[in-house]
Amino acid sequence: MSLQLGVIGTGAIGQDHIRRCSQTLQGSRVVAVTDIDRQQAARVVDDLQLQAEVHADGHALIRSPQVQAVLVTSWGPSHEEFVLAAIAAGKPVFCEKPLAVTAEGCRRIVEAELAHGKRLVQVGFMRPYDAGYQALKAVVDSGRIGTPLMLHCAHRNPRVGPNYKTDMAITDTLIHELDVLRWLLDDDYVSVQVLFPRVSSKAHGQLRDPQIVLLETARGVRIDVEIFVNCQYGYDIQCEVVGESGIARLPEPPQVQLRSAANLSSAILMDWKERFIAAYDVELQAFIDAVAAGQVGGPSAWDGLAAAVAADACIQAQQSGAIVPVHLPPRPAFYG
Ligand code: NAI
Ligand code: ISE
Repeated sequence: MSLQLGVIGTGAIGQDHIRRCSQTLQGSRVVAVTDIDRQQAARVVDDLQLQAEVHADGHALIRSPQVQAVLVTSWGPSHEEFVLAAIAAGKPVFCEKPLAVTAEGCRRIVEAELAHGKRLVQVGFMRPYDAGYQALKAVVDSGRIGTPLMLHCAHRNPRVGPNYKTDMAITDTLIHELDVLRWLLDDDYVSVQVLFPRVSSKAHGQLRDPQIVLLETARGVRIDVEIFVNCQYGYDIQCEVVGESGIARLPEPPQVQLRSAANLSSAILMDWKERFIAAYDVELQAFIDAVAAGQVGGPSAWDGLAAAVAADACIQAQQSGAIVPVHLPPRPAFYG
């Protein structure tokens, strides 16, 4: 029996997830879609030759008896209402990052899930499913580099569109590091600071790019993350863990090494879709399998909240230049 999915938001990642759920992964089919651009939703149904109903809005889709589980891939500000509606309907929901655009919104989702009494929410933080991050975590956990002391990270995009604002470097981009580094270190953040180097002339209008975010964890690990969203040359994700007796680096995605014309080179990917293609497959397959087994797992609403609390502090730190404390309440036993 295939899990019958409804997808809210048929833009870039919505189309990608629809394609993978209906063509690549096992055990699911997309039976319903919706988008505020209804024509686009209908076009996606045609292009991907889906047997899917185009619903008037996300709430109608969630109510549909055909829909057994929901994927939320619409714009961030709409996530909270759809996730809450899915929980109210008792339907499992995979929500793309961010879970909600504020910590308050994430908190409401956590409370609704706690009141429901069973996990229904998986957040689309795909990096913990990436083979490179998993290998890095295995080394860190093995103790081979000793206790982690510092992390040096970078999140670089070749360029961003005109609607990308300075705070989106946190809510849209850094949010991945805020999640995956907690997972990697099994630790929580206690303070943040944001520094602005000289602005790149390639950044449009009012965008302050690049930025450096400094994070401190409860165990005293210091992390620097460079966010540079107009780096021009490629989509480049770096993570180096400095331990007491060694250093571990996130592996580069596998590429052919070329010796040619007096050069030794290997290509750099240009976009996130390619860089994390396998991780997106694995996270969604995990969601489908978990729903089939009656138990949602993976990055939880609590992880969504933890990232959002740190993101809120980073936004304050962007504005004030000060070191801002991060106050995450104690984790309920429900979230393990
Ligand atoms: P997009 O702009 O290409 O697509 C979003 C779609 O949602 C649009 O078609 C829009 O019309 C639709 N939409 C907006 N509000 C809606 C509503 N209330 N009801 C129904 N449809 C609505 O954006 P993109 O890049 O696909 O991003 C969507 C979400 O996925 C964002 O939250 C983004 O942060 C996340 N994302 C996650 C990535 C990852 O690496 N995990 C990568 C890219 C995006
Ligand atoms: C985008 O929304 C993503 O989630 C990508 O993974 C990230 O690298 C990019 O900066 C975001 O805009």
